[in-house]
Order: sequence, then structure tokens, then C-alpha cells
Amino acid sequence: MTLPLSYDRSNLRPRAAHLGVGAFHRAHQQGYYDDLARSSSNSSDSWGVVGVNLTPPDISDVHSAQDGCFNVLTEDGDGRECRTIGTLLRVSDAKDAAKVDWSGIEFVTLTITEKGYCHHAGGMELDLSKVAADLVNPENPHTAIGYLASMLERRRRAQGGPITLASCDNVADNGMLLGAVLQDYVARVFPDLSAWLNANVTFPTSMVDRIVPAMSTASRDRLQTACGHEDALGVVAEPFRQWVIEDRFAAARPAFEQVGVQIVDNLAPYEHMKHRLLNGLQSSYAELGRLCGHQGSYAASTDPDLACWASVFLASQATTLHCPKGENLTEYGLTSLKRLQNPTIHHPLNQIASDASFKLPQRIGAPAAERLERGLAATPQAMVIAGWALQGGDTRPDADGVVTADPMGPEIANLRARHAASAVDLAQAVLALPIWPSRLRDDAGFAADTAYWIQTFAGQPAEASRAKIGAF
Ligand code: NAI
Ligand code: CS2
Repeated sequence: MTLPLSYDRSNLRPRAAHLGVGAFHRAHQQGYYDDLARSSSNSSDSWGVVGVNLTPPDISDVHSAQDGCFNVLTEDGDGRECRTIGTLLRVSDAKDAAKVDWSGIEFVTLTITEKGYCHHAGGMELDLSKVAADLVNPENPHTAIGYLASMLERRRRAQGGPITLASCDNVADNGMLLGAVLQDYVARVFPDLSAWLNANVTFPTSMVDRIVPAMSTASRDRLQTACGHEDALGVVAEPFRQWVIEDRFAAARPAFEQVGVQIVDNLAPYEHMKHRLLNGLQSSYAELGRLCGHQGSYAASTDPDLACWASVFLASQATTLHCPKGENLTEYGLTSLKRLQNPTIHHPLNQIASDASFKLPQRIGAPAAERLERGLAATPQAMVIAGWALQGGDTRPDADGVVTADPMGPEIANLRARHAASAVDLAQAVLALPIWPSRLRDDAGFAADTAYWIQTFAGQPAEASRAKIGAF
């Protein structure tokens, strides 16, 4: 099915902003804004989005050259939809970001990646070393936290109104994290802003879901065939999508509930379900799948040995969850596996393994710790951490040139080199990293489990690792 643009873009009002206009934002949140614009009888009510990219890629020129429109192709084995989206009004890059007019903006979303919050991985504290330059020169910030603080300070001085900042990154308690790092930063550079922030800004937590791999030559070709022309901003994604937002808005918001967004009082069960089942499975495949010689999540999830392992892993993770209203954890797990088995989605394991030091604590470490607290084993989780201990910091490209990047990569690679002779020592060193819940460090059984799997996988050919995982 093809959905051409069906509304007049000039009627959209710039009432929303988004920081981090990457592939995900274009394929996910923009789709909901587009749904609203399509369904509104009076498109002058419709929300348009002003985008800001503080780090590369700079897409502002491409966006203008394409008259502000791009296509999103969603497909699975059963069907495909190619829609043209026009609700991204403009995009500013780092050099123009300070010029963006925020006076009419009431709702801001962020997908700036896990690293963008300038926090210590596994916690909620601002990492001062990451904002050092902005602390010295807060009027000319380079980080997202410094940028938000300067825009809010400008709004306060102009006696502007309340505003909602909704993080949509895959980090634990993303709203709480954003509020915590911003408050800490603001108290250091704009002390008068702290009270204003408390009174005028809310940070709802939100859970977003749609698998949107980075574009490849193959996906660009598929998109071009579907939409009939080259599209440098277009994205290919899976059909599934979900967006759940905590009901904590300081100002007006789009009528998202009309287009399927869930607005809830308690987000935690949704976030945990997604991080621990879908994302947990993806990260597990990123670590164990690479040990088995796979390059993408499709190959890993259709490997019978790994699919068999997945059922044990998902059941183990599910014991740490409260089922959100309207969901069924068993079905959610099965659907997660099926989504990864979508033959049209080529998600490189090296991409998923990137920033593992920020992802694994909430996806694997937290549920493992909760199981250990309850006297339950956490062996599938130990296997994933063992995989990371053996591969973290490996920057060799896959056959398509995709490389894993993680700020903690060099540290893991050093630990591996230092403890090459002893799986026990390597397990202890990796579990001693401050990113994990302390229970993982303190639990001798978990350390022994992790060491066992490091020993089992180390230096083994893919077939041997696959056999061990399948037999687990
Ligand atoms: P991408 O690589 O296409 O885009 C990354 C975006 O983040 C760019 O706009 C870039 O300017 C910005 N960014 C990167 N580092 C930054 C920093 N240090 N400070 C400020 N901005 C920064 O990645 P994509 O696919 O858009 O994913 C971004 C994030 O969205 C993920 O890290 C994740 O938290 C979240 N997400 C992604 C999903 C996916 O399937 N791709 C699904 C659900 C959530
Ligand atoms: C993936 C996610 O790269 C990764 O970390 O696990 O981006 C995943 O595709 C999304 O969270 C799905 O919503």
C-alpha cells in the first residue's frame, strides 16, 4: 500500500520539537504526528515538529532539498506500506540549534541515544567530565543537556510558559534520568532556573518500540523501489510500533491517544517488559549470536539452537516482570521473537551490541539481580554477560562494514587482555564494573556461572558455541 502526502504542510504549526532526528524518530514518532495530520479535519490544528541534531549526521540540507518530506517503508512477510511523511517541518544542526525559536514549543521528545544523557552508565548521576566544556561555557553548549538548559533558561528569561520534555531513549526511567541530569547541570550553571524548572517542566517517562535498523545499501534500494525515487531521509522499519507515555504533561500535547499512543499513570511495567523481553533478547542475540557466527538478528533468531535458548531466557526474564494492563507476557515474548524473525529487517548484531555498557545493565543486569535476590539462578543472563566479556570492545567490522562502538569498549578489551589466562578473574573483573547492580558483584554463584560460560565459549569455533547454547 502507498500512502502519499494528504495534508497541506503549510498549515502545520511548530508546536513540538525533537532532539536527535535519527532513523528511529523518522520511522516512529513522525508516523504518529503524520497520523494526526492525516486524520485532522482542520490541519491548522495539527502539530508540526521542529528537529534539532546536535551531532552528525547533519540532515538539514537534505530535508530542505526534499521539500521537508521523506518516506517510511514498513514490511514483513505479509505486507508492506510506503507512506510519505510531511510533519517534520525543519531540521537544525549544531551550528543553528541555538537559533531555533522555542517560544511556541510545548512538547519536546528526545532520541539522542543512551550516551546522550551524559550520565554514568547504570546510574542516574551526571558525569561531570562529559559536560565539562558546557559547564565553563553554558551559553554555547555542545551536549544535549547543556543545550536544553540554555533553551529553558532563555524561555524563563522571556517569561515563557510550561513545557514537557519526554525522553524516548531506551534507558531505564528515561524521564527521571533526564530530569535528574538536567537539574544537576542547571543548579551548577543557571541557579535561578532550578525553581522555574520544578514549577514549569515535566519529564514523563516513555516507552517507544519499533525496530529501525540503520539504513544499508540494500534497504535504500528497497525503499527506492517502493517509493519510486531516491530518498536520502527515508527509513525502512518493521510494521509493529508502540508508544506508551506517562501521563505527566506540563503543557498542551498532541492528541496522541487518538492514533494509538497509550497514556498511562505507571510506565514502569511497560518499560521493564520491553527492555527485558524484546531488548533483552536482542542484546542476548547480539552477544551469543555473534559467538555462533551470525551477523544479523534475523539469522540469530531463526537459528534453532538460539530460538530454543530464547524460550528459556524469556521465561527467566518474565519472572521479574509485572504484567502491564492489556498485555500477556508469554505472548509478548513470542511476538518479540517473531518480530526478530521478520525476513525483511536486517538488523546488524554489531549495531545492537553498540553501547552495550549502557544497554546490558537494564536489559540483563537488573533482571539477573532481581532473580538472585529471590534465590533463583540467573544462568541465561550470566551467559550473555560472558559473551560481552569475550567480545566487548571488539571493533572488527562485519561483512557489511558495520562496527560496534561502546565508550567502555577499550576498558573491556583491556580487562580481557589482562585476564586472558583466567576465566574466573575475567568474570570477577567484568562484574566489578560499576555499571551493574551490586548484587551481581556480591553473588559468588553468579560470578562462578559467568566464569563457567566465559571458559566454555573462549576461543571456541561457532559450531561448538552453538551446540553448548542449544544444549543449555
Ligand atoms: P541514529 O544513529 O539513526 O540517530 C541517532 C540520533 O541521535 C542522531 O539524530 C544524532 O544526532 C543523535 N545523537 C547521537 N549522539 C548524541 C549525543 N551524544 N547527543 C545528542 N544527540 C546525539 O539512531 P536511531 O535509530 O535514531 O536511534 C536513536 C535512539 O533511539 C537509540 O539509541 C534508542 O535509545 C532509541 N530507539 C531506537 C530504536 C531503533 O530501533 N533504532 C527503537 C527504540 C528506541
Ligand atoms: C536495539 C533497539 O540497537 C538496539 O539496542 O535493541 O534499538 C531496538 O531495536 C528497539 O528498542 C526496538 O524498539
